[in-house]
Amino acid sequence: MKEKIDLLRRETVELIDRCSSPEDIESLRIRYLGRKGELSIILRSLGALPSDQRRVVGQAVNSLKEDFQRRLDSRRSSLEAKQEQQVLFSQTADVTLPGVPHMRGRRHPISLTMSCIADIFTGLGFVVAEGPEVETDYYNFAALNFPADHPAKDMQATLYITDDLLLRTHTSPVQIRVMERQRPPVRCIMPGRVYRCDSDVSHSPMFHQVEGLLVDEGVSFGDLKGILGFFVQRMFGSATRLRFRPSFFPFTEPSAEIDISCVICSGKGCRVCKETGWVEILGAGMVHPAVLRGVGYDAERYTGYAFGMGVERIAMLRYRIDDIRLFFENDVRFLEQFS
Ligand code: 2U9
Repeated sequence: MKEKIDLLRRETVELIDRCSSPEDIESLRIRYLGRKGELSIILRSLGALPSDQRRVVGQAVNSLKEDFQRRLDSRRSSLEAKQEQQVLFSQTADVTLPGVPHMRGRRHPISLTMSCIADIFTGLGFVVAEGPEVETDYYNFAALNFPADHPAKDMQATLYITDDLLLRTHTSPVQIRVMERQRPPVRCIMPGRVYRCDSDVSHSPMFHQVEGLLVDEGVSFGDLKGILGFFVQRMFGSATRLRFRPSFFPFTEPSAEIDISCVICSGKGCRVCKETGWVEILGAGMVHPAVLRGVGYDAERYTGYAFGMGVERIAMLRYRIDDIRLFFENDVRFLEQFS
């Protein structure tokens, strides 16, 4: 038995030396120490030996086993280190190669247009105000002088969450909230998302508005005409002409819709202006005294004007886009064109 153990020792020392990869080491381990390995078999057969031999042989086999295991481990770490070195040497970086380009995103055309509108008004002293997109019937309709049976309140026109909660159909509730917490003079614009039951080439169920409100002593319709003229010429160029048409909104009196000379054909007549030479871009009017009284303002002392516009419509004219849905498809080939 002693000779056999010595033989095994010499044999394993040589075999470990011959290993050239961690995988070779592993097969060697299995060959000797696996369940059917040579050393395991000897260890299992110890029980059959006479007791005086059992102790001596047992010690010798165990010491061989420990020695073998130690050698395996040390050879494995040196082979692993060698392998890692080889990988590192074969993977040197060529610092002269061009880098991987990082694609840069850009702002959405609606966001660009909204900023452009906001810049014009903040330059005139207007302050940006924001409010919740989920509103109550009171802020979205009642406080704005909508009668209880107004068609805009229909389920077909407004997206309801509960009987009393809805997705705001305009940013006008923000004006009510501003006036409730602030005395005149008030001079603010309200940009934001609004929601309506509407969807075709020129309507989206979610779209963006910018509304404006100015309340002070002695504010007149002439002031409104002045500021909207300034805005339109800044936005579309100084040659742009304006046309006010009488209209009706529950929250303004008098009310008007404002057209500009067509930015595509300069008023000659084309598909965009339906051959009229004019395109509608704004609604406006003098704040209804009932709305002012509702927020506790003295409607004898204060007057105000308000206006509203759809940002998608302005962006469509500005960038000559004929389908509103392009703004919401997020096709990068479309979005890449704006900066
Ligand atoms: C208060 C008082 C008055 C905001 C106004 C309009 C006219 C208007 C439309 C333009 C296109 C909405 O996006 S659109 O469909 N807006 O015509 N909006 S006056 O008037 C207000 C708002 C708040 C307290």
